[in-house]
Amino acid sequence: MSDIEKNAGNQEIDTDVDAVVIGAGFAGLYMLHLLRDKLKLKAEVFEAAEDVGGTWYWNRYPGARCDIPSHHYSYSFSPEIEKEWTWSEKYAGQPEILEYLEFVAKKLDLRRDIQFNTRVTSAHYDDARQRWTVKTDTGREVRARFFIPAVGTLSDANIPKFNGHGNFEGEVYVTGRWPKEGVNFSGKRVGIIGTGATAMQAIPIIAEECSHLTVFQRTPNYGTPLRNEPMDPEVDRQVKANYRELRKQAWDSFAGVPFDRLKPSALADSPEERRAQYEACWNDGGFSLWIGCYQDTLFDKEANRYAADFVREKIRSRVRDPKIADMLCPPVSQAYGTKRQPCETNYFETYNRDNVTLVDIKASPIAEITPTGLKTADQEYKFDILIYATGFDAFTGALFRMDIRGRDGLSLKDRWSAGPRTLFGLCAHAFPNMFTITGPQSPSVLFNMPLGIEMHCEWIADVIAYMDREGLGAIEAEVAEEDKWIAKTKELADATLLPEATSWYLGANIPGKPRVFMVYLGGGKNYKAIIAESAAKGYAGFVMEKSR
Ligand code: NA7
Repeated sequence: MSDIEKNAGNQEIDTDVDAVVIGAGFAGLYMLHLLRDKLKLKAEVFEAAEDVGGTWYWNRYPGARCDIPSHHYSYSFSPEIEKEWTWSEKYAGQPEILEYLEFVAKKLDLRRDIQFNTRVTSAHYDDARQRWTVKTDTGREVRARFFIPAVGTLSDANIPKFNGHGNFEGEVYVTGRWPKEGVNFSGKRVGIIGTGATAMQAIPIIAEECSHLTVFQRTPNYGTPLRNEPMDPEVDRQVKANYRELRKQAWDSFAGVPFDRLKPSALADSPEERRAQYEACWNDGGFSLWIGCYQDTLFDKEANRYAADFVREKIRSRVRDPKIADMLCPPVSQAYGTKRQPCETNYFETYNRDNVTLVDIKASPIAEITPTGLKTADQEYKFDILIYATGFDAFTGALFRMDIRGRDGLSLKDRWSAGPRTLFGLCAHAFPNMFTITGPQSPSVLFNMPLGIEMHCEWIADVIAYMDREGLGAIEAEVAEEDKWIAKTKELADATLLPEATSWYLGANIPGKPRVFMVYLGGGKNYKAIIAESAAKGYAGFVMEKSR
């Protein structure tokens, strides 16, 4: 144990790994690969789960799948991996994405540097030593030059504490913490709270398996069809033959996925042209109607209204009972696509089934969870299984669960009490050598996640290599540059309709969370150019210290 020393308290401390990475999802795996295999540094990964996968390890709920095409929802850094892996569906399901990450971990021999079943509890920066001390719930204490929480943007499940929380005596499940062994719904009455993107994937499948499903909806959503299908071998062959060009198109696009129908303005088209464009995007499926249809859908109220009316009309055409259709149609006051666009398969048709009941909990809120189900303001519902599909404390939840302290013991939670403070969503002032991946104020969830992750991991690896070449020991964001970046993020968001929604993009789903738009909306291509330019100028916007 050459790298273990005894400290004054006789407690074992692993000393001086170069980097601690938290999480073994898409981000943590690639970060480890770059640090260890490209930079030849000593890196250690801590992962709370028993294996790799991150989001795709935990979100095993029925129907979980990606909603940008599998060929794009994958690493682009290795043509070999691209060639060796074949997706079986246009939009891969959770088991297959997890298998893919297991395949990558095996191929790159990553597991040997990952401590599984280990949750990081704290990370404190020691200014004098330019080191982070990271502690885990297994009693490990590691000192590292770099601290990289690759904890995921949507990993801290939000479980609302209704009156009577914990009283339910049946089975309780949270979609983002779904049991590995699965859930048997056969012959069971099920209650599900939430109708976001997750619930819209899960509900049609659960409805087919259970005896009765009661859906508790607070806000209706503008779901549109995903249109998943088995992978056509010819499509796979063509993609593989042209992968570099396809990836280039993805990198050059706003959201990291190319859309070839995008037109500038819904207002510039005639009603007939608009109709044809909406129908074509609707038939394409996925995010086509949302971000691949008209550029002004999310900027202009009138353009948005056209799209919203179109989706409402589609919902009504799919749901037999007009009263239920009314409940499922988002109101005109709720703009289309300002909350994350859910992609669904037979979601609306599910309400035509005899064994499904929709309950409007905005009109009649949940009063209490009972031992046998729940009570709303005017009725009691009984079931055997209760499912929380209630989303996540996005962007900051997983970071704040740890006691992260930067210079002079400053806690991240305090520093970010009015909202995240970063430069490029990568570094924060007073938290030297801490890097976040697809974190707040980066393109994050509004860019193809695997590509966004690659962009960040590569930037981080480059800056670490630069620091080592130049004999530098610490990097952090300049306060004034942070302020400018925060203002820029806000300005970009304010030019759109997105800040009007009560969405998790703004933290509005979590009571008491500051309402700040947390995604950089300038597009992936611009963002990539901005962070590359900073790097080319010797990391403009950051302060560097000599190594002590
Ligand atoms: P979302 O999109 O945040 O959806 C959560 C759902 O749960 C949504 O319908 C919420 O209603 C509902 N919810 C949350 N809290 C409550 C309370 N307190 N009472 C009643 N209903 C509640 O999370 P998802 O997991 O569906 O999707 C998150 C992302 O994961 C997804 O976009 C993908 O990027 C992957 P609300 O709309 O807030 O009224």
